Amino acid sequence: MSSPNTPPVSAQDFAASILQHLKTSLGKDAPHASLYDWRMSLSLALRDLVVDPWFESTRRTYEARGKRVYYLSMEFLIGRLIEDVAVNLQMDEVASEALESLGQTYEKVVADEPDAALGNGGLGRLAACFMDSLSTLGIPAYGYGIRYEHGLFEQHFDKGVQVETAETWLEQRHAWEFERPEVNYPILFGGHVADEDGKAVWHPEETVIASAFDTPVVGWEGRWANTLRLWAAKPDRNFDLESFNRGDYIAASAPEALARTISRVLYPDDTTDVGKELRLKQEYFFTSASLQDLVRRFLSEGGDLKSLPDYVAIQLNDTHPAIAGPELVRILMDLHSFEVSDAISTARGCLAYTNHTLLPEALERWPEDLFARVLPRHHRIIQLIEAAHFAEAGEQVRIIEHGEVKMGELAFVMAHHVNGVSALHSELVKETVFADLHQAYPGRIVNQTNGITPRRWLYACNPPLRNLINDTIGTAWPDDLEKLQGLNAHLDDPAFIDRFQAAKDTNKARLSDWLKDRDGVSVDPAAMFDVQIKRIHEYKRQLMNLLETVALWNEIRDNPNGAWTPRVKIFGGKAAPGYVVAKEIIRLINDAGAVINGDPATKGLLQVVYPENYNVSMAEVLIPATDLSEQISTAGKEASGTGNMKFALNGAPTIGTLDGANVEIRDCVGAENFFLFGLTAAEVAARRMEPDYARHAIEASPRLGRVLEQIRSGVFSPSDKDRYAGLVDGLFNHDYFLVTCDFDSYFDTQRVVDTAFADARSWTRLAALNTARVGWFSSDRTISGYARDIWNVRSMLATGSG
Ligand code: 26Q
Repeated sequence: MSSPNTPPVSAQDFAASILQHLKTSLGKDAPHASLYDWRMSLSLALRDLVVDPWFESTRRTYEARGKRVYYLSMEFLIGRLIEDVAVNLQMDEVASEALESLGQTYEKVVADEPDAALGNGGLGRLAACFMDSLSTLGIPAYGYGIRYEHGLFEQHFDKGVQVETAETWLEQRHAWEFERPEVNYPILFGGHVADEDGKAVWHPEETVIASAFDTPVVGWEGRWANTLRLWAAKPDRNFDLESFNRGDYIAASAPEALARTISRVLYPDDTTDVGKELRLKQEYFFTSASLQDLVRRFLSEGGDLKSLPDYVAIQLNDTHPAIAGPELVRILMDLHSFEVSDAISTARGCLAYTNHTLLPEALERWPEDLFARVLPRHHRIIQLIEAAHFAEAGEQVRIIEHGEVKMGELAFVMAHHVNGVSALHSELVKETVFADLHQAYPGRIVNQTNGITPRRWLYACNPPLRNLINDTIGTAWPDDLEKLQGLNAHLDDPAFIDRFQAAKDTNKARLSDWLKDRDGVSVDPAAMFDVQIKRIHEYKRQLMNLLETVALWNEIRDNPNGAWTPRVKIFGGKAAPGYVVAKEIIRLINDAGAVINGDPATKGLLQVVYPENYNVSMAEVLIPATDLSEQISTAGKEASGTGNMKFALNGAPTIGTLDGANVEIRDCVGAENFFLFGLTAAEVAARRMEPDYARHAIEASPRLGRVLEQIRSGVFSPSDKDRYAGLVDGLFNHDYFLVTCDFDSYFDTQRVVDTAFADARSWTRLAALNTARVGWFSSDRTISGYARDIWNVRSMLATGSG
């Protein structure tokens, strides 16, 4: 493996490797090569460099026979990989040079790669950051998930309305994966359970084959590489053949149809869509395949299943793989003759569960009859698990209740640790959703505050700032992010602040060019870039941001000669296709934006921009260019947030509530350096008890009342004046997320931001201070915490860093 900061190959040799792939893998010569051909050749040439560290890591893992981590997640929101791999291998400059020597532009080739969008948002992106950190830290680990044929839908705006189209990343060859046609497991569904000689025997009805595709995940400086194994569904040919031989040609094609749907498409909801059979099948499909795979590996190395918990740490990314509890019990009991209590305690010794939400509607529950039909054996095993839980902890909390199987309770009971994702969230988990289980199993709930990988979210996406940091404190920070604290000593150095401002200006110019090229939108790079990018959700309160935008528009029009701070309000994000209110909010942002952007009275002072199809690679352009980070969820609702960390790391101060990880970000940067507003989680709970709280808040705020009246009366929808009447009435009558109650405090705090931004030098100091003080939010720190407190695993690297 290469020594630190030394590329493993010269630009000349790398160019030769690219040309070789162009010829032998793409079947092209340089004069006839398309952008796609160059991108593929570059990717394959980079992939070649990953293989040795990958083999070496695998060899050492097998040799050490130590404990391994298995991260089970329905979602891995990876984004593009070329730059990620190049940066981790210190090959970014070499790759760029090599391509230039071949007459190609590196940036153009990189931008041709489609995002691997195998996730909805925070939870999926967290899994991708964790894979990066597991490799950087040299922890032997496998990520397990689904190889969706279609990732998250593409979002288009048709007259401001979100329209979804299918995402098709696999229509092109995927350069990074290795198909493993020999790694196949049968996944069984349906049928019935019979009692045979006092033993429960499952006679399933359907079989689908899970087939593996491996992607190497290389860590910083190529020191270690783990595997992301994604499962694709294939029909069971044996099964086919049986009915085919019976002469039933049509029946023979039925399993094919099921198999083809299971790994076809990612569910685009980030809150539970109750009772979709296909979703349950997806969950069981990848969980069962993953457990079969890890058990087979363990046994092939001569392990005794009684000691499985000493060798295997399985992390459940939310309840989506919670069927892992009963499935592991089934494998131990039905296939390896364990007694039920031994099976349960062994499974529990392996399993840990991460909770990502307190929203009641987002906690997975399955109708019991559906569950029993799809997974009859697991239905029975859950009853055994529930009985064992009652014996241990008393009968207060049921797993099956009111005709539903509650996956949160199942995951909790089957896990040795349950973790929340920020300090506040973990406390609320103890006090609310799992209060009774917390009483029954004290000490089981722990906290691991989320983090982000600084390789992608600073080093790769923000070259100007990366270079400034390297020049100022050296190059040891990407895998030891607390080193950024060294920047504190430079906050009062005018030369440093000038360079920090220059880096931000470069990034803002880059975003401006990107908006112009992609959407034909012109923005003023001197204005404040005020950015809210995340899934569209009522609790995230994009609507409050829009109301504040309209209020500011009014204010500027009323007082055109005021000393206004020019702002560009940038929104980005998708709504779940069936989430009607979220889609209305999107339309309102676009409608109001059109009116405001067309108003000569506020031109140059206020602009609304909403680029369609927000994704990981758009975030990589937006975040480094941001002046102000919007983290304005109703307190108690955002479990953690991770975008908030990315902005702070890239030098954008936060306007936000005391919610999720905002609380800890504010602790790190200092209260005086955070634009705090709004009710606390406790105040939110109390306010909801007050009758007519929204109506009272609106009556007390003429500014808000005026905005709501404008929206209701059709100022932004002149051709359809009642378009937003329902949305506005909703705020009066059931403003569950307290948009109305926090509005004034938010508006006033935005004016404090205006004043602060107007003093450019002190604002830039504040931005730099954010970068200097948020190194704690590296996902390396998070993963070290899981390794120590939950998994009991160690790094394989001599110089374990982070
Ligand atoms: C479940 C069942 C059926 C269909 C969909 C789902 C589903 C899918 C995705 C439910 C939830 C999700 C995703 C949730 C999510 O992204 N949560 C976010 O997780 C982040 C990482 O911990 C946190 O930072 C965010 O606060 C949290 O909202």
